Amino acid sequence: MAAFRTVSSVRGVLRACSETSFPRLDEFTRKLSCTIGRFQLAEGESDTAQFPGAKSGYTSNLKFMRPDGFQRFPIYQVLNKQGELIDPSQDPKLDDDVILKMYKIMTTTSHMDTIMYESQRHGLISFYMTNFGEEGTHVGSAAALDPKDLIWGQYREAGVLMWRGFPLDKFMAQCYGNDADLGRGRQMPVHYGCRDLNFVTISSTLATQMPQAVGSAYAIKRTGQDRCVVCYFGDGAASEGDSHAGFNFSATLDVPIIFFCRNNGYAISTPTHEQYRGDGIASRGAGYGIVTVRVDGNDAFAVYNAVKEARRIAVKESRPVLIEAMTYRIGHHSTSDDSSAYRSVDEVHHWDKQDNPIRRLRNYMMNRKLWDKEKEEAWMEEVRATVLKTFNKSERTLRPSPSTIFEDVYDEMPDRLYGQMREMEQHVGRYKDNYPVKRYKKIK
Ligand SMILES: Cc1ncc(C[n+]2csc(CCOP(=O)(O)OP(=O)(O)O)c2C)c(N)n1
Repeated sequence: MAAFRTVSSVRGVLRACSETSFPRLDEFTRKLSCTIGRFQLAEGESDTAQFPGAKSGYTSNLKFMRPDGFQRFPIYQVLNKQGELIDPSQDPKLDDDVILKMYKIMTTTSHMDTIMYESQRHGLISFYMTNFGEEGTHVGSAAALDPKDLIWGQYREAGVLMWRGFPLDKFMAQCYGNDADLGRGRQMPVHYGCRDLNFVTISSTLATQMPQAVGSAYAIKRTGQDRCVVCYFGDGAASEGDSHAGFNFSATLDVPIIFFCRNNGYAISTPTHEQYRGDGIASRGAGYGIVTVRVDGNDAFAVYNAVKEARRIAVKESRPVLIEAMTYRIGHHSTSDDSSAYRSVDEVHHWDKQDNPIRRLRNYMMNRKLWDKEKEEAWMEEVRATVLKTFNKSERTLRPSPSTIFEDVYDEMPDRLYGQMREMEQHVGRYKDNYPVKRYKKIK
């Protein structure tokens, strides 16, 4: 009887919430087609279950739920491919300078990618990963966040960091591992991080950022800060066990986090149809009891609206939100990959030429007379020159002194480590003709 009362009261609270305290959640659910995977009885069920593990009813109808029996998650859009507003009520009404910033960051990221990819091909850096095709997810999400929100990235989110003001020379310094790199060349290229910009350093090991991000969201909740955590991950990372741990802890601890999935169709050579049988990543949200929405990641405005509302829910209601942004990885997975081995040129060409986020935003700006051919030409020249100038400077900047690899682990270097450092210094000093010492700052 007590349990029955509890179930009824839970339903009552929920009904009250949806009618009164959370009216905008209803609106969000309707407009952005998100679901809340909690406390819904199926048709014909009675409200009498007393199990601690399921607040559900009984039925004498033996019916297995088949995955194809569920409605597929629709993809929320604001702009069509021609850059026209599909439904004017969904116009995010961004200031012109915000829209221009979006476009400039998208195109700067793309130019940086082109130059850095080539520089790896010429043997100047060891590795690189491009962001081609996913720029809309970066600027759309970054613009909707507060700079104090803490970001845990995967590795293909350079535009998010650029939005926050990370300068080009710092991106390149990181990839070159030169002395201007914040991490002093101790990380692989593209593993950016910046404490001042609330962007946690990237970790190569897939999905480790997910439970860690939840932990930081829990800390934010416990200290009552008015901010949230944003955790980016790919469709491939979502196949890791850590993603389950992250999702479930976030839901059961009710933490303010936005899980932002970039579903770009591939985990290196594994296409999504070999990766899961369900309806993408969004369909998992309800199973965890997480508010979820799916958006067109090539539509920066749709991403903006979704993240803005997700942030509101995460912060005000202290609960996780899952966003699945559908997009396409136009570049190879990394410089270690040749994607022509597993996908057709025509497929890549389609997304590059027909459904590209940069093109869509440019179409919008042109329709609005915010942008024109002359502005485009002038900007392309400017951004190309800036990227090349920064690249040349980074290439010439010396790498840190080799001694720095021993630093920054301990506040005071233990004798054991100090001995190893001295041994390395003597060794390099004795055999300096065998090492590229001229490219490094002097050993202290
Ligand atoms: C635990 C772990 N397993 C495997 C890898 C190798 N790996 C690096 S990236 C990657 C694919 C990730 O795909 P996805 O999450 O979809 O991101 P995308 O590269 O498509 O942006 C794999 C398998 C890794 N880094 N870590």
